[in-house]
Amino acid sequence: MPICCRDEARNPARSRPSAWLRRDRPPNLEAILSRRALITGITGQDGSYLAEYLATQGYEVYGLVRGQQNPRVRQLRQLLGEVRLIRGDLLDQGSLISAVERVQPDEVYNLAAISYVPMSWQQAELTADVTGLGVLRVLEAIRVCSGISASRSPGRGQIRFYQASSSEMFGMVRESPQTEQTPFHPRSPYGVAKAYGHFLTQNYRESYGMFAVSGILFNHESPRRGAEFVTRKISLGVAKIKLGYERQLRLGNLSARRDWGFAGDYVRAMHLMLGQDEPVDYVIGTGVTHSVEDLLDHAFKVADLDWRDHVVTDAAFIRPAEVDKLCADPSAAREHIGWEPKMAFEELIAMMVEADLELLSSGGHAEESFGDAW
Ligand code: NAP
Ligand code: G4F
Repeated sequence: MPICCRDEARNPARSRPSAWLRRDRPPNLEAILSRRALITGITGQDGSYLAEYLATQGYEVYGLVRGQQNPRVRQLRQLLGEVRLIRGDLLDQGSLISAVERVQPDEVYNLAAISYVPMSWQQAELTADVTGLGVLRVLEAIRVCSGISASRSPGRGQIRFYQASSSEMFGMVRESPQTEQTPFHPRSPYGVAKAYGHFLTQNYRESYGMFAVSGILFNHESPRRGAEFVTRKISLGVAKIKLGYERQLRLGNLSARRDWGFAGDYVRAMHLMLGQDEPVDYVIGTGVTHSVEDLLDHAFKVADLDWRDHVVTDAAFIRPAEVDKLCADPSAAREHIGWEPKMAFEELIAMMVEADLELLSSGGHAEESFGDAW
């Protein structure tokens, strides 16, 4: 029997969708009312935004959660009244087959991964297993449950699959900005595992005719971002310094450049990609790149501080191999699926710093920030 923790309890505190998606009402609710989505990685940053977004689009949303006592489940329930949770793990093929069988989804979004790049050097094999082979297990669960084989293609109404690919696959970039045609040169075990998942998704599309796509997403952030990633580390650091809890912020490479956007904008792209007539992969980013130093400038200015008075570089945060600069060319996504980011870098960073100032001044901790107003 599959293990299932279906939770249909509604949270009375959440009668309205979060502020970031109030303008995203569905164009034709009736047409998609009965659609079901299964999200792996629902307790992560993107999973929470995607679940909220799909719920406003009329979907029945199911999320895969792992572990016996996953502390993020409580936070998720506070945030999302209507989500249904199924136990499962990307390391466990049987649990994924059970989840797909039980939910009978129209769409599967595979967002689960070990996503913190430095951890992928410390636990390279685990990263390969979860972030790489995990994609194989989810695709196999869909294939087996749909009765697809080399001689039996999917029928109409097949399950559509989204894979969370990453700009980290471009690594040591061959050209700038990066497009769907730019070759990969990953620089971390995480990037290598993502490249495996990316090519496997393409292979299942070509081998079995499955509707399987990858979004090559550039860095996207929010007040729900994990505290280990540089944007959130900085927004929390600014808040702690401003409130007098700390005086210093220790960071690694300040000259690295990233194309940073808002996570709420990027989950719309995932949904649009599964709504296409044909399965096609897209690069998703803003097309604007900033250095970590630019990020520090903006973040500290929001709190009327100068980062040069507080930031210390620490070799402990320098990576064995760095991705120096990433910048997306999102023109294909704009042209073919009509996706554009709505929030600019400056607004994003100000929002994150202000959210952390509010969180810490009201006695909260970074780990509790998942149920924020955004
Ligand atoms: P995140 O916040 O780190 O969330 C990762 C999720 O994966 C969590 O829900 C975690 O669940 C789950 N997970 C980890 N190991 C698992 C396992 N063995 N079985 C099942 N679930 C497992 O990541 P994110 O920022 O939302 O990113 C979502 C996806 O997009 C990831 O695949 C990431 O690699 C990719 N991506 C992210 C970005 C970005 O800038 N955010 C850019 C490109 C691609 P627990 O709560 O149980 O730990
Ligand atoms: O915030 P980061 O840790 O993100 P990174 O490595 O770009 O990865 C994120 O984006 C990828 C998409 O490109 C995702 F696939 C991945 O899952 C993740 O979401 O680091 C950004 C940059 C790096 O160049 C890093 O060296 O910031 C630099 N940095 C400088 N000091 C630091 C620090 N990063 C972290 N995490 N901590 C520091 O102290």
